[in-house]
Amino acid sequence: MNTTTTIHVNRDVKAELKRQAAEMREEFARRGTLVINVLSSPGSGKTSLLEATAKHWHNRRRMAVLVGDLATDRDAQRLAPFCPVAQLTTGGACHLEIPLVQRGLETFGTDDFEFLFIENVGNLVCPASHDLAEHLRVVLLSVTEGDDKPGKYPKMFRTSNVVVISKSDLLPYVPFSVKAAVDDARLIQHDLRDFTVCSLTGDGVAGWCRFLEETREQMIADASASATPTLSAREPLAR
Ligand SMILES: Nc1nc2c(ncn2[C@@H]2O[C@H](COP(=O)(O)OP(=O)(O)OP(=O)(O)O)[C@@H](O)[C@H]2O)c(=O)[nH]1
Ligand SMILES: [Mg+2]
Repeated sequence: MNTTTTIHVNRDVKAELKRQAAEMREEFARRGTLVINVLSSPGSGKTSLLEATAKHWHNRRRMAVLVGDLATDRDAQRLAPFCPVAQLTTGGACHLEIPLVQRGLETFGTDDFEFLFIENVGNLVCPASHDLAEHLRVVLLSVTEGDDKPGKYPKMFRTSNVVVISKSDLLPYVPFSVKAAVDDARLIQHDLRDFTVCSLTGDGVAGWCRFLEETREQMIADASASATPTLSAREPLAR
């Protein structure tokens, strides 16, 4: 029996999502909220970096997190003691899309934040293809994953603005060269900023937070100077 059904939608759904993302990005910039999409393979340390970021700011900065996972609200439970957080459960999908982000934002009501982090589902492939209205796309690479990974997952690094090398405390125990990893990533995206951090000790976290603060200030300056604010680091990247 043939169970295939063809549905004619007569519109480009992906283009519509991109348009919504662009509109939201502009609105966030007008309101002074820097949106950061955080991506990596599973277990690279995304939630740990967000915990360390919240601890560093210690209520001096208003941040919130939308956290995406296939299942469970474990990451939201970890982050809840530090900042407003909403868990986005994809129920099997390997990445977040803008409608789920919009639903998550509803849980924050009218609260305004200086920084909105979106922790994407752990995956170095599919999330690279989806614009979540972010101003900055950040890819984590932990030292246990190998310094050869940027070239093997080029789209993730080509569409990112920042690479964070995580778990730096493990460098003495694994064959990983920070320089080799960053050089490999820069062959793909030569403007990539890089940070090396250990979220457990807080090493490198102050520099990462300072960069976010400066990027937000630049975004606000651009937004007031122009009706269509752009971050020079982000816009040229083809998604
Ligand atoms: N040694 C060391 N371990 C770390 C560091 N950061 C995170 N970890 C550990 O790495 C494991 C995974 O960290 P998570 O923060 O849960 O990683 P994640 O990327 O959020 O994972 P998913 O959301 O499942 O994709 C945990 O056991 C952390 O304690 C670090 O800087 N050093
Ligand atoms: Mg996590």
